[in-house]
Amino acid sequence: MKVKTACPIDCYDGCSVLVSVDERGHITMEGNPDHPITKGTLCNRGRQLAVRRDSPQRILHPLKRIGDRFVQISWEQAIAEIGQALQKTLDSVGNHGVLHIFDWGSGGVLKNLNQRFFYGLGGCTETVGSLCWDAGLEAQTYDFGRADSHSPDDMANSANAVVVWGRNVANTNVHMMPYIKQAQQRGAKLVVISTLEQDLGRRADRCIYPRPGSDGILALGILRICRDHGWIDKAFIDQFSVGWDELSQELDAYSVDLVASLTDVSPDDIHWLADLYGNQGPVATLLGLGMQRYSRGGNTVRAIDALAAATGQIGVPGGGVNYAQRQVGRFFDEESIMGRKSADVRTFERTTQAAEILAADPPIRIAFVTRTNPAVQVPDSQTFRKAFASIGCKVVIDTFLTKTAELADYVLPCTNVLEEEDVTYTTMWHPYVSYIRPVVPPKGEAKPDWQIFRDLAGEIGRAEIMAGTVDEWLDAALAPFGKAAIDELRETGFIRLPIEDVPWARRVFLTPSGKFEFSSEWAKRDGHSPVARCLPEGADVESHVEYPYALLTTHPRKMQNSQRDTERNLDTPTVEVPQSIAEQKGLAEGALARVFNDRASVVARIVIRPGGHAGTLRLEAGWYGQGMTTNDFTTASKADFGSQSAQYECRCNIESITG
Ligand SMILES: Nc1nc2c(c(=O)[nH]1)N[C@H]1C(S)=C(S)[C@@H](COP(=O)(O)OP(=O)(O)OC[C@H]3O[C@@H](n4cnc5c(=O)[nH]c(N)nc54)[C@H](O)[C@@H]3O)O[C@H]1N2
Ligand SMILES: Nc1nc2c(c(=O)[nH]1)N[C@H]1C(S)=C(S)[C@@H](COP(=O)(O)OP(=O)(O)OC[C@H]3O[C@@H](n4cnc5c(=O)[nH]c(N)nc54)[C@H](O)[C@@H]3O)O[C@H]1N2
Ligand SMILES: [Mo]
Repeated sequence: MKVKTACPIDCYDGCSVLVSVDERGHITMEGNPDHPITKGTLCNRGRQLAVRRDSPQRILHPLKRIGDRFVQISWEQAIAEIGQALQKTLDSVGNHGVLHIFDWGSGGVLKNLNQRFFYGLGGCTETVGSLCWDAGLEAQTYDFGRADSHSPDDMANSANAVVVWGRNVANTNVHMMPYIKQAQQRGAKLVVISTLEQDLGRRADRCIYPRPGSDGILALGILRICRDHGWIDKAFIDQFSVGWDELSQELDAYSVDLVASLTDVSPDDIHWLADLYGNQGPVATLLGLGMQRYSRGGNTVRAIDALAAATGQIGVPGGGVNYAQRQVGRFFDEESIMGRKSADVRTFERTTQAAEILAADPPIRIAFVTRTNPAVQVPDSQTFRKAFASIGCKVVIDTFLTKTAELADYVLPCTNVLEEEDVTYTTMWHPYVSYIRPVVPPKGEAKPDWQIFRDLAGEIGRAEIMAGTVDEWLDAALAPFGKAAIDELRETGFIRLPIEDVPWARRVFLTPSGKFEFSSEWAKRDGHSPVARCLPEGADVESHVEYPYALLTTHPRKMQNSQRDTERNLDTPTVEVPQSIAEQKGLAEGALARVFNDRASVVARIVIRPGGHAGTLRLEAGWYGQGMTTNDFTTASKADFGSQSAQYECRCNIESITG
């Protein structure tokens, strides 16, 4: 029999999954053919969840560090000792001496109960901000009031052109592919604007490879041409926007020659894109997260928003700057199960947490890590590892002995998604919510996160914090849906939220003016240029002599971030090198090279790429080995908006290893 459940991975696709278990207990996962998005296919990362459930490397018992090794201990001992260390910190340093490091390693709504424990204590120090997408979210909030997307069907049925801008659809958002194909079969053009060559490029009418971080300049350059030719939507600008004149003045600085020289995009491509946006709409722009992980990432997204808005792509079927689907959040009341409001919380930014841990006053005495592997994923991971190691008591809850867990004093085994009940959704793309059904019993002594925190609360005499049942919590979290939501979800496995296919169709925006804001009041309030501003300012123009190449550490093709297939030997990573650099440096396909900068050095196997920006190399993010991680190369620098890391802004060099 096949059981319907869902994939909780932090991803665009949020798949509905069918699971079967044979007589020998072997688990198989496949996509649910009845789900409108998943349509019967599941990517390798989803299928790996079954492999990870039964992997011999999975942690099945609580572990305690003794010297330089881990020994198995009982849950009773683990909870008693951790409870003691926690109480001691609360008594001596206070709540801010307790650090909770968390991220979205699982999207289950009940995972918010982890935070509930710390808020229930009265507060803690916790990580906030994003290594992922915050600058873009903030940018779209300035422009539209919220980051909303068109439904995939709308794009498939109505777009005249699809521009995939900095999103690696074929790898990171595979269930978008059929919709793109459908649009193409109707005759829609496909354009891929990506610094690195992408598989999707083979299907595209045109591929454009801008210099890393330069897309805002490109977008404003295109918009200037549209303005100069009168290829703009005057009616939209006059009735439904504010600040066009201010932005228009800014555009005067973006001549085609300057834009071409700063983006490495040819004048012909810039004119071609201007004609596309200006004359061939509706254009659906699918924005990825790649181009906003730079120091001007937020302004970059604002520039692309402005291009789309001024050329009439907003609020029309087949248009939109599709970055996220934040409307989904309206249907969940996470606060009801978290209770953050009344807590006294000190915050450390995810990007800069290492420095903040080292400088903390009051100091951090105990740390808990849930749903994340920061020792690999945080930019400048070497400093993170040092900072984390300096904390007196470190507790990591995970299913594997990750690089972060290796540094811990206690490692506690949590359940895999196939062993627990929850509800999951994505705010990255589509409007479906899915039910996570327990399929197999917890392996070994694994427990759901919330049970671990319930035990800990009981241990320190604060059982009331985690009192409640899964049913009560799900009801509370899903209350905005209506009372019967959870029953319906249990029955059907997934439901579509009542979100319109075309956002902003009424041209009423959630900004202070109620209009689309080319010049944003909120941006001004936050100390930014009111209009998108993307040209480099003096100090940015570096000579880059020692490290002449950009290093992009983008998401791995087959893994979810650092969640590695357990059996593959990955000690030597792959470095993707454009043809021109390979020729210049005498690098041969399949040979070894050293990739290095002033922070790190790795021996990698060369793959030569015919496409992509000519000065940019790629290593996969999530990789670790040779005593380091990909993020040893990156710095904890920040993007301009929100609290977003700028880890794609990174330089390197490469040399052949001979002999
Ligand atoms: N297979 C797989 N899928 C995943 C994940 C995974 O780890 N593996 N992770 C999930 C998560 S957490 C996220 S956030 C999403 C991320 O999804 P994406 O945004 O698609 O992923 P990225 O790897 O960040 O990069 C996307 C593309 O941005 C391009 N890029 C980088 N810099 C620039 C630039 O300056 N300009 C332009 N035009 N392009 C640029 C790169 O060429 C790359 O192809 O994927 C999710 N899906
Ligand atoms: N250089 C570089 N750095 C990056 C990125 C990049 O593209 N380049 N991408 C950034 C992005 S977009 C993101 S989102 C972050 C992701 O960073 P992380 O969230 O740290 O990513 P993962 O490697 O997926 O780690 C998630 C961990 O949570 C565990 N886990 C899964 N489910 C549960 C659960 O239910 N409970 C508990 N307790 N643990 C669970 C998994 O086993 C895994 O070890 O990385 C960022 N870092
Ligand atoms: Mo992410």
